[in-house]
This record gives sequence, C-alpha cells and structure tokens, in this order.
Amino acid sequence: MNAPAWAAVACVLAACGSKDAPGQSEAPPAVEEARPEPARDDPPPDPEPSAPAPKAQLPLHARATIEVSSSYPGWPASNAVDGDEQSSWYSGSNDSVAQGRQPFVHLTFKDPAPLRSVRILGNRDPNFFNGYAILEGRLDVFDAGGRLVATITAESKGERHDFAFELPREVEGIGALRFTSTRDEGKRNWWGDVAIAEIIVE
Ligand SMILES: [Ca+2]
Repeated sequence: MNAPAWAAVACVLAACGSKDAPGQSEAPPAVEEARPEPARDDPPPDPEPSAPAPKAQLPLHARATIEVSSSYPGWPASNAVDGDEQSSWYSGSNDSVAQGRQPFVHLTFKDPAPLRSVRILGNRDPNFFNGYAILEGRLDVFDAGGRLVATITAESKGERHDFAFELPREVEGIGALRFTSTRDEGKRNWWGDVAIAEIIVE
C-alpha cells in the first residue's frame, strides 16, 4: 500500500513544482531601517518599569500620593516616583513657566514623618534628553495638619539640573511637599513642557 501512496505524493509534488518555485523563493535580506525620532504621540515603549527599584528603602510611591499640575499623555506623575532615573514625568503641553504657567508636583505622605531632605533629579530620559529642565524652583513644606511651615527656593545644579533641599528640622511630621517651577526651559522644546526624572525624599 505504501508504494502507490508515495508515487501519488511524488506525482503531486512534480505537478505542483512550478507553483511555488522553491529555488527562487528566498526571502530578501532584512533591511535595517533608520530608526525615526520617537514621536511624542506614540505610546510609551514601556509604561510599567519591569525592574524593581534598586534601593532597599520603601519607594516613595508607597509612602506618598503624588498630584501634578498636568501630565503629557503617556508620561504620568508616577514616573517621578518609580525609582528609575531614566523615566520622567512630563507636564502637559505648554505647562511651563516659560509658557506662562506654573507646573508643580505635590506629594502627600500617608504617615507624616520628620523628613530631612528632598532631591529632585532633572530629566534624564534618553529619548528627550535636553530642553525640559527646571532651572529655579520653590519647595513648599506642609505639616501633618496641612499648614504651610516653610518655603525654600533654589536654583538647579549640575549638568542635569538637579535640586537638593534641606528640610527644617524643627518640623516633627511633614505631611506634604509641593515643588513648583519658577523658571524653566519650556521654550526650548516643541511641546512647551518640563520634566522631572525622580523625586527622592529621605
Ligand atoms: Ca523616574
């Protein structure tokens, strides 16, 4: 029974040989296309960071809630408290001092504590590396009852425009912090916005 079956298969293959022409069907070599500049309208490549925060300390997003003046879609406020310096929060279009507004981030702590310092790391996003910095800012410090107890102003420092604030030691429980841009690079990019890579509170 096998021989006729094989013969039939061979016949079919021979009859159909010209249909697919396997000798000429090699796939063309893959062409490496130039990678276009990522568009801000595209979805973010990785909205959820896959790697956990490297620090042993409880991450800030677990200790506080964060509100912002606005966010560019796809670059949310949570990017500023995810433990990843390469991910940034971006304010919405034209939400910058340079465009006539006052972008801010506001942290409310779940358990008010005697905090000592606040560092705000400027944008390090490799896709949009320059033109989003906050140059001068104001930190408002609120106690556990929501009362404004200190206001500190500073200029950003260093190549990536970081801020370092020392908090008043007499405040036993800090309930909230609000950082507001007072001078920025909102006229140095297409979208008129600003960005913050990470907020570190200790
Ligand atoms: Ca981040």
